[in-house]
Amino acid sequence: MKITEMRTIVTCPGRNYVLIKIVTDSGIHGVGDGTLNGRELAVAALLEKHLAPLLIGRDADRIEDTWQDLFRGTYWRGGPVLNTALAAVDMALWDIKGKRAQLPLYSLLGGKTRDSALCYGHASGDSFEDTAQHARELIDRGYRVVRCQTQIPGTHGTYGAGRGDAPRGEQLPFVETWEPTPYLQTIPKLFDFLRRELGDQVELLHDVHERLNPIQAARLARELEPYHLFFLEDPLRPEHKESFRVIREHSTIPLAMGELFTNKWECLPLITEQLIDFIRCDLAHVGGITEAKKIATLCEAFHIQTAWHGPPDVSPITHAANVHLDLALPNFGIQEWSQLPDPVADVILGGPTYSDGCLTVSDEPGLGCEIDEAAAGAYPYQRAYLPTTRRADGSVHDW
Ligand code: EZ4
Ligand code: CO
Repeated sequence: MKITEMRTIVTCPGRNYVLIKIVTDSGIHGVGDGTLNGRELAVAALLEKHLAPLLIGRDADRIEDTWQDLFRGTYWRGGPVLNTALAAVDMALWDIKGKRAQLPLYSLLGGKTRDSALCYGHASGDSFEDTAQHARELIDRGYRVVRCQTQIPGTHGTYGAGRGDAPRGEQLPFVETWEPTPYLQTIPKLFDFLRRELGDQVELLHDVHERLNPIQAARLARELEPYHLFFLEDPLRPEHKESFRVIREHSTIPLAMGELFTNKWECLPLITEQLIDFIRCDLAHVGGITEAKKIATLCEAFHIQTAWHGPPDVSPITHAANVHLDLALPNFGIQEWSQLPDPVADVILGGPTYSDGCLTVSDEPGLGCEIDEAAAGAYPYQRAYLPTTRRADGSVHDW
């Protein structure tokens, strides 16, 4: 079964998505997601100008060989742009293999180890009461695990605090301000408030979004211990891998990390030294299903569970790939889940289904998703940046 065409579809049904369709000479085609938030067109150009010509005429069955060739064979390797494009190709080839076998992806990955995948939703607010109210709404809708973020007093814009989406700069990035001291003072008080308001049956977690240095993260981890978080997400910058030892020395809080990693080697010291408890890679940025499965297997050997990144800025195709893996992997932990803008369903059919705190996918062959290219054409790309962050003194900080 030879690849005859790869089409790249850039569309904005409420969010920018870079999608592909790989077509074969048998008539079977597969779909993939190559969305990299804020740098979408770099991936689109890579797919269209550089990768499409390499794929024509290849045997669609050879996923691993194609992965190795696109990762290593092109000499320049790794990084979010290259590996997001690779992920799109990888997903589409798995989709084709599933359609050819007439089996859902979870079946090709070894079959279900569970009936549904536990997920967490995002509660946000401008005040503790707002965050608690949002969490209550999610709990009423069945969520058993809730990520809680709140506005930090004295700052302008805080990651995850606004309801809905982060503010998106249409022309240039929206600049937030942030300081570690009020943040470190606020978050333990938030969880003290939430435990009193919500009780201890619901699982709570918090995303630091890579903003602390090691000793600050250790302090936060220790001060959050009484509230028994499901995990503390992304406490340090991705460059700070060995520094996770500092947090471990001071706390028993479960740690999760990974959405900025782009391949298995970047995850290694955290896995082999057991410095984290959950790996949170993004399937669309680590090179797809092939690489995520390998990362999960490495983690299994070290008692680490998966918590794949599930933000609104990847399409339902990646969300579907996440859940197929979740259902198959023995060391699945939890799945991050985000409500996508309504028009997305006009463009991408299929994707996970939420019910009672958990996600499932259909038994359709492959990923179970389709792209309506005519509908995609009705939602043209719109330039949008992620926010950036500066300290009170004007210096750059991690967003
Ligand atoms: O900020 O994917 O856990 N989820 C996150 C995300 C990231 C976005 C960046 O594009 O941290 O919301
Ligand atoms: Co995060």
